[in-house]
Amino acid sequence: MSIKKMLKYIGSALALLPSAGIAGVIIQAQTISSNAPIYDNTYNLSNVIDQSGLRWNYTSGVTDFDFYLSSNTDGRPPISHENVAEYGLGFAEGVSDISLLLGFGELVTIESLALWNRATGSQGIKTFSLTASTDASFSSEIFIGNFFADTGLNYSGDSLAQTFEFTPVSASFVRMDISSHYGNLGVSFDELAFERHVNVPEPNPLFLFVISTLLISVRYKLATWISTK
Ligand SMILES: [Ca+2]
Repeated sequence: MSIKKMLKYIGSALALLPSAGIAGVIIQAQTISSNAPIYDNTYNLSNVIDQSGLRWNYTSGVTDFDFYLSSNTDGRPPISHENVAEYGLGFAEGVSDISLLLGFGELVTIESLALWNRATGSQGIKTFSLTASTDASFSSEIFIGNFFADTGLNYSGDSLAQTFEFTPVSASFVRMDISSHYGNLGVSFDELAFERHVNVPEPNPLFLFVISTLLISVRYKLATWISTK
C-alpha cells in the first residue's frame, strides 16, 4: 500500500469513528383478542397481525420500520395490502366501541403504529386510542393518545399504510379502542404493526478518544515524513 493510500484510509477511519444512534424495527403483535363479534367466518382476528395480504413481508424484530414502509415492490407504491376479505378483519354491522387487545409476548418499547385501514367502501376506522400496559389486566395502564385515521388510502384497491407516531412507551400489551368508523357498515381494516424502539449502544468515549488520538498521531507523522522527502 502506498503512503498516500494509507493517509486516505486513516482519514476515512477517523470520519467513521463517532457512529451511534437510534433505529426502529417493525414488529407484529403475537396475540390478539376482542370484545366484539366478527362479521362472519371469512374474517379472522389474526388476519391483521400475520402479514396476510401484504405485498412484501417483513421479518418481525429485524426489518427497519421506516425502510419497510417506504419501500416499494415491482413499481408499486410503498407496501400495500391486497383487498381480499380473507386477509383482513371485519366486525359485525352496528357494533361500535370495539376494543382490541394486542400482546407482544415480551416487554418492548414501541414508538409508532402502522395501520393498513380499509381502503374501499365505508368500513374503515376513523378515530381510535391506544393504551399500553405491562400486564394483560391493564392494572397500571399508560394512555398513549387519541388518533384520527384516514380512509381511502389505496393503490388500485390495495390499502396503504398510515403511520401514527407517539412518545416511546414500554408495553407487553396494547389496547386499541376504536370509537368511530366511516359509514354505517361494520368496522373493517387490513393489518397493523408497531415500531419497536431500539437503542444502538454508544461507543465507549475513552476508547474513541484513544483510537482517534492514535490515528491522528500516525497520520501527522506520516504526512511530516512525506514532506521531508
Ligand atoms: Ca392482513
